[in-house]
Amino acid sequence: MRLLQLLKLPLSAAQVFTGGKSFVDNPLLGSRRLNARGLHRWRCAAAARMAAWRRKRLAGRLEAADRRAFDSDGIVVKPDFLPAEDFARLREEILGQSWQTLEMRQGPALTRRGPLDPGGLAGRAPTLGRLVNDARVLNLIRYAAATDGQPVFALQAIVADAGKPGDDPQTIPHQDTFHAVAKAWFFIQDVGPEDGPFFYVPGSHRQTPDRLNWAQQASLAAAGHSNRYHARGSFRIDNAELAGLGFAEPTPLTVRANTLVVADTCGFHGRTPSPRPTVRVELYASLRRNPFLPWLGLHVWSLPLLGSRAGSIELLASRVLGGYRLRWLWPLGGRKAMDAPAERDAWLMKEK
Ligand SMILES: O=C(O)CCC(=O)C(=O)O
Repeated sequence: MRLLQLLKLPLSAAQVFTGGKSFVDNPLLGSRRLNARGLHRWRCAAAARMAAWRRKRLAGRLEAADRRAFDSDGIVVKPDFLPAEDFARLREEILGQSWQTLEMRQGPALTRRGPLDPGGLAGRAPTLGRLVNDARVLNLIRYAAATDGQPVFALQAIVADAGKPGDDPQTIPHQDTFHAVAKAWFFIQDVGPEDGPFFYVPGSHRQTPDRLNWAQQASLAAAGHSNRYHARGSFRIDNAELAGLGFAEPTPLTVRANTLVVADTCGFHGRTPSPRPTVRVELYASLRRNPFLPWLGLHVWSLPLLGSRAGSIELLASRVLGGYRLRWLWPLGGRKAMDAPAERDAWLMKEK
């Protein structure tokens, strides 16, 4: 163990009881010996037990059919979510104006994200403002994340261009982390099989004994894994391993515009590669918290002064901390969702 790691040992130990997930950055989480004795397995199982307990207290807020779908599959798909007139207004509000955005390139895929202030949308995008405050949306996301916290919302465009070099790491089936976390997409265009659809492996959010065995096995060598996302705790899995766990191959989720998808992305999921240049535009949300907390509330983003300005705070933080460190670019001025990428990509690709 290197000196710096030794000095950081108390912090590394405390991280065991948080959502900390990097096997390569934390010598305890990444320890082959501790993981052989079941450290990672214990974290997965304990986090799942806590999530189940917290979800019980959130379950009453969901329609019974949504709860059943989520409990069985780890994902809820709700087509025709908004009335048609509201959806048409929403589309215009999103596509018809510019938004402050951050951009990040992963091989052929550029993610453009415009973080939103839920409290500041009434004037410029009232339908969008209602959607990000819609109790049906919030409660589904909270149930998936197993917390009563406040999700952060953003407009998102995935601009995929198969002609660009490199690999899109999101196209390999993976889990985001070892515990319940929610991601949500409200698609504002149809997403066909060649439009880079999201995919999910139904039922893979559950920590069954087989899944726990797999996780324990994977944890042994994770710190030295050649895929850096895997080494940092977002385990990749291949189709043979999925089959070994009793799962079918992931199927792309082709959807009509006006469909809401909420998933626990501790389940295996990813993005289907686009064979041609595509732009997929959506309202995106995410929510994750320390998985070992017994309580539901007291989330920092639930403080009205902070949560209502979450987008501005995220943009400011990116600017202050530096797009380079976070691998987010800060394009000049606002961007429309469908705009071509701000081509400062070459620089980013070099830095990766
Ligand atoms: O963009 C998508 O469809 C999925 C992205 C993904 O895999 C992720 O956010 O972890």
